[in-house]
Amino acid sequence: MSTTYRFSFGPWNIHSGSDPFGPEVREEFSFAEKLEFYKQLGFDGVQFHDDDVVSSADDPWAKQESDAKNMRKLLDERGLIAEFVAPRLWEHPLTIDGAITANSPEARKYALERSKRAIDISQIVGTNNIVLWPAREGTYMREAKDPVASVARLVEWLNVMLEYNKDIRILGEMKPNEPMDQAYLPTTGHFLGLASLTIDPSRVGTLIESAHAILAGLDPSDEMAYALYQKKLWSVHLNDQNGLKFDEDKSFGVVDIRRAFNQVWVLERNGYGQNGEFIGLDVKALRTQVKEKSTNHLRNSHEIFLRLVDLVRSLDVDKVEQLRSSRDYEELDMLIVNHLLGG
Ligand code: GLO
Ligand code: MG
Repeated sequence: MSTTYRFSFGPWNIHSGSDPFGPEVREEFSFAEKLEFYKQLGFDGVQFHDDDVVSSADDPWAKQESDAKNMRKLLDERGLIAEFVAPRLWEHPLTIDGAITANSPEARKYALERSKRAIDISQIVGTNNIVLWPAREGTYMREAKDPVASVARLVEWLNVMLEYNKDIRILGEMKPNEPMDQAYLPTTGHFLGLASLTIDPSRVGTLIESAHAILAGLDPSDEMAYALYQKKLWSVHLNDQNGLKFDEDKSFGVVDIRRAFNQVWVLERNGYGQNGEFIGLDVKALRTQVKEKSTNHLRNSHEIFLRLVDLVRSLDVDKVEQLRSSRDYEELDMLIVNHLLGG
């Protein structure tokens, strides 16, 4: 049974090109303008941070509630679906040194309350998926926090959220570094280990981002396979990454087309998407793009994904099996490369 894929991205994937060493290089599209790009580019799902939905996560709840209802209306009018809501716990003055694992009890309390509000927001925009990207849940230097207490605090956060709303599920998006030097939960495996300790492991799964796996020195398709086997791959952030440096969020497949092919292979052959999972693309336009062309990375990633689906579907699987059983991996190399080269 082949899957008809649905695609999603977040408003941060159309951006003004600023980086840690330079200011904005393009005027930002307004949120309303960004929303119009979704269908034009072939996307149905919108990924949200809490404060992408509401104008400020620190506003009184009545204001946040009305912002969220307005957003729901905008989505419904355009036939768009909210894929997830992620509490943006890493930009607030209180969470400079982390939110869930901060040493400050005040910061930790803020993180819990804000995360509960993010859940309330998710219910209004129409999704039960809560993404946790634990951006600052780690350290800049080893002695800054108690590592055991930090792990306990992460489990506690999961439990409080699972208890707060029995319909939601939590998708951990793990990344080994950046902005922190070292994250406490650098990989999917770390997160799923903790998931099993929560009050409801069946509602804790993962979102795997290609670049994050690469930054951990791992192969994204194997990471995805690990989660797929456990029926815990509930979303992906496909993109590409040129080696171990900052998180580049390059268009899917532009650095290593074979690595991208293998991700599509593992997704396609294991029924990813058949339970409504989205193909999320967490890609950024290069700083050098002009504003008028600063959505092409989304168009390109979408197209590259679909072309790779065709290649996965047309691969001679009998031949692959034959070469596996005869252990002729040189010939298997050639089969794959020939296939990718259109030969
Ligand atoms: C950064 C992450 C980030 C998350 C987003 C959703 O490295 O990939 O973009 O995907 O904040 O939680
Ligand atoms: Mg991501």
